[in-house]
Amino acid sequence: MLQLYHNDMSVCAQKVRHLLEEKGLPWQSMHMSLRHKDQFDPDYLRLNPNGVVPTLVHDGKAVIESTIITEYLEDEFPETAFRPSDNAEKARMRYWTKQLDDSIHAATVVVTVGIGIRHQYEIHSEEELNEILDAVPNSKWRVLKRQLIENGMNHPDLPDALIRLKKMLDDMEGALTSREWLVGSGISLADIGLYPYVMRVDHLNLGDLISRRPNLASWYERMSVRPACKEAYLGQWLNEKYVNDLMEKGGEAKKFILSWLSE
Ligand SMILES: N[C@@H](CCC(=O)N[C@@H](CS)C(=O)NCC(=O)O)C(=O)O
Repeated sequence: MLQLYHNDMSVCAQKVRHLLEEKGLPWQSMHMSLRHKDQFDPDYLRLNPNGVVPTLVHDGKAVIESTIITEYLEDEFPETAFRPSDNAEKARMRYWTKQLDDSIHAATVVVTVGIGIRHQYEIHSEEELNEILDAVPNSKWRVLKRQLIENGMNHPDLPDALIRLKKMLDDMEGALTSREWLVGSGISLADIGLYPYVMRVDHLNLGDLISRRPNLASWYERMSVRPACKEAYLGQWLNEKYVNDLMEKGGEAKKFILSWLSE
């Protein structure tokens, strides 16, 4: 049995849901409310000591880290493959997913919290906010989250984070010049991994950054119409309030961001 501890709008969880759907694997949803601190529950921390989603539990064995989970699913269920058979192409695929882990995910968190969701914390008193932040096990993330909530767009990491996301979009536009998918001849873990990060740019009301890159825009559309993609991202997994908040706050910052990025 496959159980996925996840959250509706978590980028790392979205890509695992998408792969499960593409592979046609039945899975049980263990939905976590990150706002209600489900990720810090002692039982959950025994599965994932980092206190983050996603976690896959396969026949009682926990697998953590979204990129590792997707590779695990490929190893365990190779029937419908999402890794190219050619080793050089597979290495290129892993270079894409490595970039997610090395920098793209961190940049996305900075931009999402700094521009979009910091405002959701305004409802909390100083004491409640301290309680929420004190529960974060990773001390670096605890400090960064507080600074992003307090400083928003003025946080010193924000410019570099935006530049990193722009580079991601430029790299994808280049890679998609003469091919439909990021590597090989079909959809792979590279496409499935990058998609939620491009969608986050869109949800932050920065869709101009996508539409101005025609190869990327066609790829985004190609991905979005896949039945497995709809299953993983829409319906019960689309948190409209979350997206509306991102759209609203992103919209307020959009003009400044686009001109700052020389777009
Ligand atoms: N490198 C981890 C990152 C996981 C991660 O950061 N997950 C976020 C959601 S996208 C989370 O659970 N955050 C918990 C929190 O904000 O307290 C992975 O790829 O699984």
